[in-house]
Amino acid sequence: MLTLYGSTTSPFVRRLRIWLANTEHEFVNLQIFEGPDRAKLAQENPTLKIPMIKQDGQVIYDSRVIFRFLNEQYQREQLSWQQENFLTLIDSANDSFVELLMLQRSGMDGDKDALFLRLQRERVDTILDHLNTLVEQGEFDQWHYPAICLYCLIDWVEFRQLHDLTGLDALKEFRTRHRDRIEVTSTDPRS
Ligand SMILES: N[C@@H](CCC(=O)N[C@@H](CS)C(=O)NCC(=O)O)C(=O)O
Repeated sequence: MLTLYGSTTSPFVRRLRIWLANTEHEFVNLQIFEGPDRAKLAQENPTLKIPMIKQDGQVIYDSRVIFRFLNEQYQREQLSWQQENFLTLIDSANDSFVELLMLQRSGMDGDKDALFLRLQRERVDTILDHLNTLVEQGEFDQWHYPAICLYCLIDWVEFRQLHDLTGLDALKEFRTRHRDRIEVTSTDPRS
């Protein structure tokens, strides 16, 4: 039995929920920031981050490693080195957005010129521009794992109102193209 631990809002978790839409698994929604769920997570996964999976007593964490682990079992798709780079771009932007959101929630996002904030903003601007070009070039035309990850990033950025996507028309069109997929609507963080 495969169990995926996560939350309904995390873009890192959602990518796996979408990829596993037609694969039998159990989804466990955790409240990771406090209480018994956090203590439970700490016992199994000292990174204290989600997603995490458990299969036959084996625990795997980090979405990238989880994807490798599951893809090795199901032999579903082979990523090129270029697509590995696409995943790194998506993950890096996602990480920076998570940091920015945490800073905002901690009331520490006041000084717009602070080095930490400037570096994260520069990173997300640069990566989103680049991803927009890659979408224009057709690199995300298929609904493969990197495309699922891109969708989850863009949709989460919109959901959390973390970035103005004005001018990033290919990214906006990419999101519109996939928003009615059943596995997308059934994992919508808004519902
Ligand atoms: N590299 C990790 C990143 C996962 C991650 O950052 N997850 C967020 C939720 S979106 C989290 O658990 N954050 C908890 C924290 O930072 O304390 C992965 O790909 O799984």
